[in-house]
Amino acid sequence: MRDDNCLFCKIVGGDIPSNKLYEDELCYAFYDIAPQAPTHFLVIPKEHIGSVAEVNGGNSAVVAHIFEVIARLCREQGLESYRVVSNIGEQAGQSVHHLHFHVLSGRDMTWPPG
Ligand code: IU
Repeated sequence: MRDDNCLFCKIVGGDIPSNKLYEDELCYAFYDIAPQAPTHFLVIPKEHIGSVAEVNGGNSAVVAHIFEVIARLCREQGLESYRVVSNIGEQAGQSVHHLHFHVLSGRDMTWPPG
């Protein structure tokens, strides 16, 4: 279901432009507008889910699908080392309230994250 006030629902619907990497019936992947690594793209469900905190037995299949897509896209791009991140809530850095997984690669990364 689409949330008309959601920026990422608007990206899925084409109302806000994005640099698309991949799309299928369940998910949409696009390059982050403010990349934090040489490779930085986002994979999101087409249906509106606010964050990981809203994943449940009724909608979790799309999350498994997204992880299959992430693995495939990274394989296709020849990425062997990468980080997958999802921020939940403002303190963790979530700025868009539509579930999204950041995929970052191409530079050394630190742990723990800042
Ligand atoms: P966050 O984890 O909610 O902070 O991630 C949101 C990301 O969405 C952030 O990295 C933005 O740069 C990115 N983004 C984008 O790529 N295109 C957009 O139109 C908007 C945000 I709005």
